[in-house]
Amino acid sequence: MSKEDVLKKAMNAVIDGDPDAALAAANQAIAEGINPVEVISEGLSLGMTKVGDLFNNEEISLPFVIVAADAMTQAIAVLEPHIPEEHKGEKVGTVVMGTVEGDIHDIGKGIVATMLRVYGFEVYDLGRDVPVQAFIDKAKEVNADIIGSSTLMTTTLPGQKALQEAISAAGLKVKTMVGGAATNQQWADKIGATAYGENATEAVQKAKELVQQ
Ligand code: B12
Repeated sequence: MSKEDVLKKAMNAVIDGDPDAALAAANQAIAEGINPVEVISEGLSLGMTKVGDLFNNEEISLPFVIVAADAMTQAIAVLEPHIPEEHKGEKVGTVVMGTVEGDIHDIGKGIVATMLRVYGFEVYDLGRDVPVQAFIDKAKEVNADIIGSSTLMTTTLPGQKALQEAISAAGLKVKTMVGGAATNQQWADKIGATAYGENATEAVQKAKELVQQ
């Protein structure tokens, strides 16, 4: 099977909400030496974008989104250990990551955390629905260079602003990076975040820039 076919298989498995097909595509990609990052970004993620569009247009209901997310999560778990390490040597920087309080979307945040690790960052992933204080406490504890926060909902966007304010109030010398489908560069500028990343590749690039500043 060609690479394009395997990527398409991964994409369709998410759209169909079929974990078995998603796992089969992931295993096939590994067996055929296809870069797992491509399977995530050009297969599974495209499927999830399509699922989001279908949900948005009310063509599918939430349970379908749940099974699609499950298929994607299972396939990512198989692929992640096979992502080639891009960085050898000293740690590039320390990042504390999480999805803000009230928001349970964590697939994209997880991909960003994985990619940062692949590129040599030490990442403390606090998970999802993370209160502001937990970001602050962890950043202090591990002397983080960057706090990365994710949010996919307009209703939970204020959590990133609250985090930014709490960092200033605590006098913490840490850079901040925001991302997730509800965010953009204007939002990052508005709340005073140091950087915005549209996807995992950009997140790595921005994080590298931030630790060099
Ligand atoms: C999958 C999904 C779910 C799954 C989540 C499973 C999980 N474990 O994450 C489930 C089914 C649980 C779910 C639940 C809900 N969802 Co939902 N969900 C989605 C969906 C379809 C896809 C999200 C996704 O995983 N995308 C794939 C990943 C790879 O992309 P990503 O998250 O954007 O991440 C990339 C970038 O954004 C970036 N990035 C992400 N984080 C970070 C962080 C940093 C620091 C950086 C630099 C970059 C970065 O890099 C990532 C990789 O490239 C979106 C639609 C969409 N278009 O986003 C809706 C969506 C986000 N959900 C939505 C809603 C409303 C809900 C619910 C409230 C539904 C309900 N009625 O209950 C609940 C939320 C409950 C809660 N309290 O959080 C809305 C939000 C609307 C809004 N604008 O506020 C959306 C937009 C759907 C819609 N069009 O209505 N959802």
